[in-house]
Amino acid sequence: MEKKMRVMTENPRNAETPVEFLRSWITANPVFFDRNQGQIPAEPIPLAEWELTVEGEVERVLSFRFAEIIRLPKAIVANTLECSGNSRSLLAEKASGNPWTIGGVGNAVWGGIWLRELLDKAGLKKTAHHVAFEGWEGSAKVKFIRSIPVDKAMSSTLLAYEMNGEPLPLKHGYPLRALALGWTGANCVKWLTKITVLPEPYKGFFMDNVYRVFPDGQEPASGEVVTGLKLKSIITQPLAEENLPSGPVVILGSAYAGEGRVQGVEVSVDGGQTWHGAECLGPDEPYAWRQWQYVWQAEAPGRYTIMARATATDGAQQPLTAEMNKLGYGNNGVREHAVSVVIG
Ligand SMILES: Nc1nc2c(c(=O)[nH]1)N[C@H]1C(S)=C(S)[C@@H](COP(=O)(O)O)O[C@H]1N2
Ligand SMILES: [Mo]
Repeated sequence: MEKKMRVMTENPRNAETPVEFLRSWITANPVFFDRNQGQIPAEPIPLAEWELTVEGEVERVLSFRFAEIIRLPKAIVANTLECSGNSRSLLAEKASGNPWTIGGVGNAVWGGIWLRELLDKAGLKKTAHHVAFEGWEGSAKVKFIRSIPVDKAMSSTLLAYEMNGEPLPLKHGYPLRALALGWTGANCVKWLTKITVLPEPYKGFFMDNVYRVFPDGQEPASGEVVTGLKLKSIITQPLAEENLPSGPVVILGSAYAGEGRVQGVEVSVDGGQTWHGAECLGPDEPYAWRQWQYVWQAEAPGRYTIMARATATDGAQQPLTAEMNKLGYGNNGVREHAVSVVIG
């Protein structure tokens, strides 16, 4: 399976999930996308040596052994994880960064504990406004440290030690990672070892220079920090440029809305002139994508442009074209898939 990943860089490891593996509700662990700023640990840390500290603006500085973590009430939550830069290579204008197509996203069922369990034990001071995560770093000069607002930390942030029923795989953060549910991957620090409660957002390269949405020519810090996934649908079948025999064509895809909920998906087979409601399939869970299908009766041979767009329960509609920003984050524009219908 490993070989099938679309590897963009080997060191650090950045690889996307091939489209075929995005067709099921669960994305299997071995083909789940990999996104790393630095090294992945060569060996899993022995659990007896692992420790998580909670410090900063808390009443009590605490540290937890892994055995203590797994004795806390277990939460099992579905969550779609997407890299902020996913679909960057599909933007009309070039943006620097990994050339993701649509495979910098995946959905998994995560097992772990709510972060609030630990923060409640430590006791938040009045000055507690942000929660910073720090993980194993290897030889990195600039640590991948990210902080999230205390509201997000207390309401809907998981510390995950299981992924799809298995211990969290090494490359996905073993033994414990943060998961700010519905938020982009950058907010989900892997190989977690330290949680620091802060009076303000953490200041550092991965907070202030990148993972911010700003136009070309402006300072990164002038832009908003990436948070929730944007409303988006992707077509996972047929593949772009496929030749399809005339007759029924099952168009499959996924749609996701981060902290929002997908209301429905519409499909066009004529380049956006007319739209048809797709049928949602499978589980409908908060923070997780929805699978959908639309059966197209493809008759006349020729070239067709198929498109999908999602709507959310709050009435929002996926844009045809995403707003451009310097680092190409959050591309949720509708993608045009050209396919050919041939005599079947
Ligand atoms: N420690 C650490 N955590 C990290 C990163 C990293 O480079 N180091 N990358 C982040 C980014 S940008 C993303 S998109 C997700 C990717 O998670 P995955 O590799 O498990 O798919 O991890 C996040 N957590
Ligand atoms: Mo990311």
